[in-house]
Amino acid sequence: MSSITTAAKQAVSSTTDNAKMASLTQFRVECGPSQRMTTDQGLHVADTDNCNSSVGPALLEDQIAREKIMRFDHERIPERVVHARGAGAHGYFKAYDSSAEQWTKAKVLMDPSRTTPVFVRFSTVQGSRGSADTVRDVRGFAVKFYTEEGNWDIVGNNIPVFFIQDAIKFPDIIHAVKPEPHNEVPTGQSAHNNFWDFVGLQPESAHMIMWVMSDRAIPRSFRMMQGFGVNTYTLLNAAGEKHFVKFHWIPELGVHSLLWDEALKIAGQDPDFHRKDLNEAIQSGAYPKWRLAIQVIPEKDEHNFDFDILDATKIWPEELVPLHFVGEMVLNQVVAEFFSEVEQVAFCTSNVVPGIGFSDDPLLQGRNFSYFDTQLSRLGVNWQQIPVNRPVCPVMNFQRDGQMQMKIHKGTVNYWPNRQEVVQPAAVSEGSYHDHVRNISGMAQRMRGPKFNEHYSQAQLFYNSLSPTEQTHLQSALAFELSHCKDPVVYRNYINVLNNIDNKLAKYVAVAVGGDVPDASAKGNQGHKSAGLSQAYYAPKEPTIKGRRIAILLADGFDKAEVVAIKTLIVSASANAFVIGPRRGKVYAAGEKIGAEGGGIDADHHLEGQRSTLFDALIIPSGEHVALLMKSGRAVHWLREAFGHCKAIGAVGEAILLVQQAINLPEVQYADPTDSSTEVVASYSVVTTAYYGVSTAIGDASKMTLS
Ligand code: HDE
Repeated sequence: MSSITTAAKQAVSSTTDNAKMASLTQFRVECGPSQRMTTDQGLHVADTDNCNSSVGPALLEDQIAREKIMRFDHERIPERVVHARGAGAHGYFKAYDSSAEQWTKAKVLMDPSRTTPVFVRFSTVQGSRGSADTVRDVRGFAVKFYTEEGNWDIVGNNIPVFFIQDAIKFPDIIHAVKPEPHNEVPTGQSAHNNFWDFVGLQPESAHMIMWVMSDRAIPRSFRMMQGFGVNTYTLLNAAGEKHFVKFHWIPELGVHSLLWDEALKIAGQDPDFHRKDLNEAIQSGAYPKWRLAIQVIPEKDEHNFDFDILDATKIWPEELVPLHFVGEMVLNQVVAEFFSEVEQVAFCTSNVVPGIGFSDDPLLQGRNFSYFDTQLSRLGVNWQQIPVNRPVCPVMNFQRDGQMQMKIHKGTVNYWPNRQEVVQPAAVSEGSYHDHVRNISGMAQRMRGPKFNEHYSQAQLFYNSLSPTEQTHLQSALAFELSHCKDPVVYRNYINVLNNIDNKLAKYVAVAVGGDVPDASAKGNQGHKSAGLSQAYYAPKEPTIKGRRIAILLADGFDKAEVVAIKTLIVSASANAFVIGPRRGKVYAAGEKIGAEGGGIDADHHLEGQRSTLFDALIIPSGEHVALLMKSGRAVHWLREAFGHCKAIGAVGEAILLVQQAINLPEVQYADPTDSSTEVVASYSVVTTAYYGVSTAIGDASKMTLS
């Protein structure tokens, strides 16, 4: 056993990066100009552009053409049955100190001298691989820790509860939310009859529905989401004591969301918005970071709560069970090839390490079966040997053969016990995994614990804990979704469910979607709140623009020194600056001749090519160029839309007037009278929550805060 840890340590020290990156090096293939093209068998080929044919049908003997086409025919593998669309990155986890040793002997959590490599995959649930990133949906947040004792996976979500209590309902909830069977509609949406029909008849989902209809389901970025293990796991310490545990990831940048209008537009403008954002942040050095916190309950206190602590539709309110911060995770390396790494990574809730175990949470029990099982049809029986899935410590057992076996095992025996005593089990004293000893008794029957029957109190708790703005967004989301259900049975029933949570909420939705407006609340709202449920709670202590996307709007005739200064300030605050001009390429400063050699600065995009929705803030420098921007319908639309989406808007000198005119004056001159942005102008008069900050001092750019 000691050789296991020694080998893994060597792997860590043999690279400046981490053990996992080192182990992947042997599989990475460089494609460079010095290489020559071959067949899969290594045969050099001179022509892969023309089939071998004799001025007529292609010849069957052309093995080069056959190989090329045959390989292409089989490029696809089944996408994940849920969480098909995702993005991933490599990084590391480090414990802050050894304080977790009071609960667990898992070294990854309590040894601060260790740096554990991780791979993280974020995902949406409903849509297929080619769906859009910004849809309203739960986000997956799956972390694989490559520890010295084997792989440990926290396969979590960005929402701390789930739709169902028992794994046997999973195929039903997923069938209900996925596109309907008769017409494969809708893509990437829960706004349809079948989903709301099911959740209306399965009220244990009421709490989760509150979360999914909240801003949590339209995150601004993967980097700005919380993560939750959701299920109840257990920790075992060196003294053999057991604690129940829940895992939480808390993002350094705070928890931020898009507005629904932005999410809808971005889904069309840039369906890859979230995956690009992740890569952009890592590549620019603004490494995404999360703190890992745990909530622990001693084994003896399992039954001391109003709710069942094994019920995945319930949170453990932080007021009852505080968070302990144990370490932090940083993502600092983008993937080299999407398919090999992100598509082939395989997470399993059953992957645990010594000191971490399972509980009787009925959802977790089913998940422990399902993840392993699904990898078999997706990747085949030897999925563990795919580079991204391999542990960084040695793997040794008598599991053998199967399709795509990559190892060649030496020796004459493949069973245990064997006369040669090769490959012996490791003793617990050597650090091996062993199951918690526990009493199991009772009648086996199809049932749930008595406390699993209460479904509304935490749905109320969540709704009550939101800020008024967050509540408004939730109401609108419900009204949007139920408006997409054509069957009155479905939306009428769901209004009844809502009336168990909050009468005003049910009334609002009923009026909006045309259901029966309930006079009185079905249950009464107990008014309880918990601070950690509102996103506002996670605002970073120091406001930051790290990793944010800031647009600088220019036309010819800007002040060059000022623009350079603004860009420098933005970049020095670890944000990304993008110059948006009338065209991509050179835009010229005041006093410069258009087309002058060596003049101008490079615009990253042109006004028509990108939209304000794709940026967190925009700034317009001073100078004569402002007069041109004023005449551009698209520039004015940029400003109005950014204003409507509550973005920070900066302006210098003459640009202040442009901002004021664009936002306050309906009679703006449009360069093109047919410009469709005129429609949008009218709608902004109803935006009452928007604000704009006009910064005349360029220095303030680095202090901009974004919500
Ligand atoms: Fe999953 N889930 N799930 N799930 N899940 C899968 O496994 C399943 C649940 C989650 O990026 C599948 O490898 C069952 C809760 C994530 O590769 C599958 C049940 C939570 C991912 C599966 C649940 C999750 C999956 C499909 C109810 C939050 C993506 C592909 C008992 C804690 C992982 C795969 C990735 C993926 C089954 C419920 C999170 C079919 C049976 C609760 C993040 O095995």
